[in-house]
Amino acid sequence: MTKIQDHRVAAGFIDTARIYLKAGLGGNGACSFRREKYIPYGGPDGGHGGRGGSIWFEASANITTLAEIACHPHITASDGSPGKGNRKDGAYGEDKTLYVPCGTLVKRDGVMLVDLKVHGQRFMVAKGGRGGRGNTAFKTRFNTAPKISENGEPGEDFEARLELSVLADVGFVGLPNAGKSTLLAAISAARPKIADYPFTTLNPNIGIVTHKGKSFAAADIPGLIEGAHDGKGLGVMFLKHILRTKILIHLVDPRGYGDLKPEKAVRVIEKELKDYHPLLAKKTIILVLNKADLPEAGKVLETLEKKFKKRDIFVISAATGKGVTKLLDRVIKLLPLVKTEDLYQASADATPAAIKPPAQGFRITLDSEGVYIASGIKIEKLIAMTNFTQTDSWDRLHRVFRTIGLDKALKKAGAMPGDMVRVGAREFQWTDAAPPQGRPTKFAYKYRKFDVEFGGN
Ligand SMILES: Nc1nc2c(ncn2[C@@H]2O[C@H](COP(=O)(O)OP(=O)(O)OP(=O)(O)O)[C@@H](O)[C@H]2O)c(=O)[nH]1
Ligand SMILES: [Mg+2]
Repeated sequence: MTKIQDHRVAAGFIDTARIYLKAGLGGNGACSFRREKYIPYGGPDGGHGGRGGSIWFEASANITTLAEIACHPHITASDGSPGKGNRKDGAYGEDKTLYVPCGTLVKRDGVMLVDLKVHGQRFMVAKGGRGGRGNTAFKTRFNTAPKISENGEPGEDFEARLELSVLADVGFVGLPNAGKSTLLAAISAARPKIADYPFTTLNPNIGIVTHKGKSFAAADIPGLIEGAHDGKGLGVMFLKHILRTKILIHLVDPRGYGDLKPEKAVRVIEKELKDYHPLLAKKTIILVLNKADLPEAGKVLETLEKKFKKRDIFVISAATGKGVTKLLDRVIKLLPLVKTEDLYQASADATPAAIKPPAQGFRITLDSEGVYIASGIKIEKLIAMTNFTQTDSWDRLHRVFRTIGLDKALKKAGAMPGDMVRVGAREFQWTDAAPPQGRPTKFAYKYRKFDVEFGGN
């Protein structure tokens, strides 16, 4: 246990994660007949399997990083139990809920599934399989003693990518050492590390600020330097976290940064913001001269006012608290006026979506060994749910293949009797003989909607 905890601490702030989800398999349906004294022809009484557990994500304001999920990327939900005789249905698999920070995006094959923004928002990412039907479900007027039951449906099983973009109303930007963390500590309960050397802050810190009955979330990100948008320093890794803020507070140190004079420093930061995202520079930016307690502050303010005539500049001292109330007054006045523009776009590293089997219908291709492959989500599910230990299930499958047009499609694709056909994990020897007598089940009729599609050769 300690080992795992150490690991988590070491992981620190993590804002992307690749995870593997596997929802529960549905339980198998039962094939059973009622046998009781004095009850002849008791009929089928096999219960249905329970559905498999699904995997849910829930946004929580109490979590700030994806570290925990990134350390445990294999997520499974439990399987459903099989049905039993005497019409007993199997138990449902338990659902699993994972808590993620607000602002987490879930992507599958590069496509966004959901953006979890609000505390408590839930989303089912991987659906558990439905339970297979027991033989009670296959009883018809024509077959009152069916020896057919279905296997459970496999649960959804895929790889997903999580991306976190911190959701704060106000973001603090500036060169290293400007006093961003000091300001956050002064106005919220957050306790970021503060020190007089650059790059003290290594990860974003978020604090909730309450001022005159209003509250908002503020994020302090690591200091930016010239070339940040290009990957210099630490800033670029975190600039995306301020894309969703409404207001930026740009803190300026009257002593500048290294050889950089304060007035030049302002332009450097604003250029970095613009180069990272043109719209970022168009956000409402409040220019704030910090460290007003330093003797040089007065002179620097004069210069800044001369250079940036059109902007009103706030003067504060995060250390003594001077001017902070006035700044917060302005922030809470501006916040409701700012139109939210969510600049966060799914980052461009989406892996190209694999060629997926058609959801409806099926596609027939011929592989190099002369095996015909019929692929399609529904048809593969049908195979996974067929109980191949039952002769009647084989016959039913044969009838379904005929009803949905698979036989016809194979013939059209050039298949000869005796050729191999692969569907999902099964291979069959194809025959164009008529399926054994029996009326197609209701289920088979449903499959008539299949459209046949030919691909490759
Ligand atoms: N005199 C004075 N010093 C301040 C004030 N605000 C911050 N400082 C000092 O400036 C130094 C840097 O402060 P931080 O809050 O760590 O600066 P930061 O912008 O978060 O720096 P990075 O995280 O490195 O980007 C610390 O030594 C603070 O004590 C202020 O108002 N007056
Ligand atoms: Mg800091």
